[in-house]
Parts: sequence; C-alpha cells; structure tokens
Amino acid sequence: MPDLQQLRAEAEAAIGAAERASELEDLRVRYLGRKSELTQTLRSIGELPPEQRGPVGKQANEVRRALEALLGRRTAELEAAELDRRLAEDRVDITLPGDPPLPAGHLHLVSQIRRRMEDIFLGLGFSVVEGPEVEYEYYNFTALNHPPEHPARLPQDTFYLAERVLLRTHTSPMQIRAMELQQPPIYIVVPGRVYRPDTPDATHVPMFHQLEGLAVDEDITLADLQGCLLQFARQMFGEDTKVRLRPGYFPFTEPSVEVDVSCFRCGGSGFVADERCPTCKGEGWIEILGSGMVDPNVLDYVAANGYDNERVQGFAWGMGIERIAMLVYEVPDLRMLFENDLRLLDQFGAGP
Ligand code: 2U9
Repeated sequence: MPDLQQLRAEAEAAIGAAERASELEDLRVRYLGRKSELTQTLRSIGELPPEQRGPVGKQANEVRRALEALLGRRTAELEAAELDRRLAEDRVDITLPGDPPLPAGHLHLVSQIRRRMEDIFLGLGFSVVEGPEVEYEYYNFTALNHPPEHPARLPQDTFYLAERVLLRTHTSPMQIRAMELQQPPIYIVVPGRVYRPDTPDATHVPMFHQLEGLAVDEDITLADLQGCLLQFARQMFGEDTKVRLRPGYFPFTEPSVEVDVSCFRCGGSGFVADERCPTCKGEGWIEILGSGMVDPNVLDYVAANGYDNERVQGFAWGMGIERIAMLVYEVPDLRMLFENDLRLLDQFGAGP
C-alpha cells in the first residue's frame, strides 16, 4: 500500500516543475496511467480489509482529482506561455512602410510614337490595318509599279525567303491587299515592321517600323495630301508647325513629294541660343516623310475592284516611326532604340 500523500507531494512537485507539454504527458502516464501506483491502488481496493476500503478509496480518488486538476492548470499555463512567446517572436510592425510597389513599366518609345500617330490619323478618319511581314514579290514590288529591273528588287536590298517570297521592304503591299478587299473610297494607315539588308549604323538597321497611309476617293488632289499631313504635323510636333513639299521620286507615286516640317526645336530659325540648331542642323526644316499622288498604274492593278483611275485618285505617304521617335525624343543614334537600355527608355516612360 503506497503512501498516497507522499505520492501526491512527489507528483505535484514534478508537474509544477515541468516546462513542456510533452513532459506533462509523461507525468500523466506515470501518475495517472493504467500501470500507475494510484490506478493500481484503486483497482485493488476490493482486496483490502472491508474497514480500510472506504478511507483508502476516498483518499486515492482525492489524489487523482487533485493531480488531474493540477495537470490541466499546468497544461493551460504552458500553452499560454508558449502563445506569448510566439506572439512576441512573430510580431509584425504594421506601422512600417510596406514593400515598395513594382513600377508599372511603359511602352517602348517606338510603340508610344506609333500609337500617337495612329490616334492622329484615326481622328482624321483613317482606319488602322495591319498585314503580313512575309510577302509575295507581286504585292511588295510588281503591283506597286516597280519595273522588273528596279534595283530595290535585288537581293542586296531585299531579304528573299524563297522565289517570289520575301520579307516586306515597306508596308505598302498591305495597301494593295486592302484595295483588293475594299472598294473605294478607302482611308487607311498601315503601321508595322519592315526589313532591308542594311548594315547597322546611326541611321540604318535591318528591321525598322513604318507607318504608311493611303486615301483613294473621288476628287482627291495634292491639296488634300498637304492638308492631311499639315494636321498630322501640328498634332505631332506642335500647333505652330508648318509643312513644305519638295519634288521627289518614288515608283508608286506621281507626282511624288518629299515632306519637311518646320523645326520644332528652333521654330525654323536654325538657331538655338546663338548656336546652330542640332535638330535641323541649322536648316530650319526637317524631312519627315515621302509621299505623292498614287500612280494610276498602281490603281490599274486593282481596277477590277472599282479603282477606275479615271474616276478615283489617291494620295499616299510613308514614314519611318523610328525617325520620328528620334526627333521627338532627341535620340542621336537609331541603334539606341534597339538596345533596350532602361537608362534611355525610362527617361520617356510617361503615358502609354
Ligand atoms: C500604295 C501607293 C503608294 C507609299 C510611299 C514613300 C513615298 C516614302 C519612305 C519614307 C521613309 C520609306 O521608311 S522610309 O524609308 N517612304 O518615301 N512611301 S510614297 O506610297 C504608296 C504606298 C501604297 C498602294
């Protein structure tokens, strides 16, 4: 018969000293488990002399209840202490500033200029259409009035992929396709990539972007071309911008004109603070595109779709998007637009 009071004192000391939940579990097994002295005592009460059964049973049950209560309290204490410790350790200072947001980024300079151009011509009533970069020689040259011996057709100036299949050297083939698909009147601009076998330098790269335009309707004259491009120039370079047409030559237009805008940097004076203007090189004018009245021979290729050159006329133009971006952003070397150096691009990040 164990000394229950001594057992109780020993168990209470051990439980009070326990520091972890796992220790308490061991103590519960040791003092209250099936093989514990207390449980054995309660089980064997029937073997005691009858007069001892009552007092021993009462005492043993008291000890059991006391130890169970103490284990419960000590478990709760340890759990609370553990929670306090974790809260102190995991504390987050919600007054600290959060992680800085990722910068939103922006379109490439060439894309920004392309979108501005598209918006201007949309405002003038043109639609934007795009076409394939891999083209037939027919659409790229023949239907655009390039004679068979024209030097632009030679492999020195055009990337051929197969016989009569090439990378387009301008977006003009899509204007022919558009006229095959849509009867006059037609007012379209065609932006996109074009390819020419050039060795890169400050003004040449083998792939660049153009935005070309085409208007075909009744009673179209060179004055319509001039007015249209004047509107474009004012919106692109500033309200005071003037345009100047000089004679030019292109296979697909007749007459052809080269178009200059008055320099938006020096206002056309050729000088900035008594120095020669770096943008127009002191000329006061900047060449921005080529254009002209659509050659009647070109309309003949699509005459079957209503482009009767006795009834309708048209004007067309072509400009390099990179060239405009270089002027607007004062980028001195065309190759810089293809290096994707963020030190350049992020200077002009505003807007889409
Ligand atoms: C059709 C009829 C006529 C498009 C034209 C130019 C003049 C021109 C250059 C500008 C700089 C090419 O990117 S560049 O090197 N383009 O000078 N482009 S007229 O004339 C067309 C197009 C389509 C059916």
